[in-house]
Amino acid sequence: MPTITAQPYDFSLPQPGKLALVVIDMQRDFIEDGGFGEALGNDVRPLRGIVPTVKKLLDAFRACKLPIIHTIEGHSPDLSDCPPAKLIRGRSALKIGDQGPMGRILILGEPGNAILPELAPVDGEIVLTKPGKGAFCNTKLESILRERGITHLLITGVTTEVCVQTTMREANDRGFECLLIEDATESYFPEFKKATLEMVRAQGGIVGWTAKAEDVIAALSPPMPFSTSTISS
Ligand code: TIU
Repeated sequence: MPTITAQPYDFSLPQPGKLALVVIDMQRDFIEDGGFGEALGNDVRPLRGIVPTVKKLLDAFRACKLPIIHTIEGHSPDLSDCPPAKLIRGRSALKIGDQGPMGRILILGEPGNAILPELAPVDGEIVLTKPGKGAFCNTKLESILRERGITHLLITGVTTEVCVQTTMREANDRGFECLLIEDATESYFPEFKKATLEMVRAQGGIVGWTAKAEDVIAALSPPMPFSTSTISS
C-alpha cells in the first residue's frame, strides 16, 4: 500500500476514492488587509506564504481526479447563524457584520469572504460554508464524507490552531484518519503553529499525522513510465 512519509510514522494511503484534500478557510477575510483576521488585531501577511504550496496540492489532487473540499467561514447577512458569544468576542472596532474595506466582515457572499482567486474552487469540488471554527459544526460535512466513502483527510488551510486544528480534532473523533500538511497551514502566531503540529502527532498520533507537501505530492504521483514492471514485460 502506498504511504506518505509522515510523523509520527508513515501514513498509509487508502484506495484513491477514499482520500480527500480539505482546504480550510483560504479566504480574503483571513489573508488580506481589511478582513476579519486584521480586525482581530493580527498581522495577516505571514498567511500568504502558504498559498503556492496549497495551489500545488490542489493541482496534484486535480491531476489525480481526487476529491477536494473547500471550506468558508462566514455568516448569513442577518447573522442568525452567529452566536452572540462569537459576535462580541474580540472587542475590536470592526466586528462580524460591520462594513469593512472588503465588504461586511465575515458575511457570506461579501468580497472579503471569498476564497483567494488563485485557490478558487473549480467545477465538481465541494464548497462548504460553516458558521463555526470546526468544519463539522452545523454543517453537512460528515454526511458528505460518509456518502462518498471518504475515510482519509489531508488537511490544509488557516489558521492552524483555530479552524484547522478544531476541524482535525472533530474529524479524528468521528473516525476519520487525518494528516495535517505542515507547510500548507499557517497561523498568525508561529509558536501556536509549531505547538499544534507537535500536539496532534504526539502520543503516537493522538489526533493524526503531519507531513510535508512534497512528500504528499510524491506519494500521489502516478508511477514513472519506466517502472520495473514495464521494463520486465
Ligand atoms: N482568528 C483565527 O485565528 N481564525 C479564525 O477566526 N478562523 C479560522 O481559523 N479560519
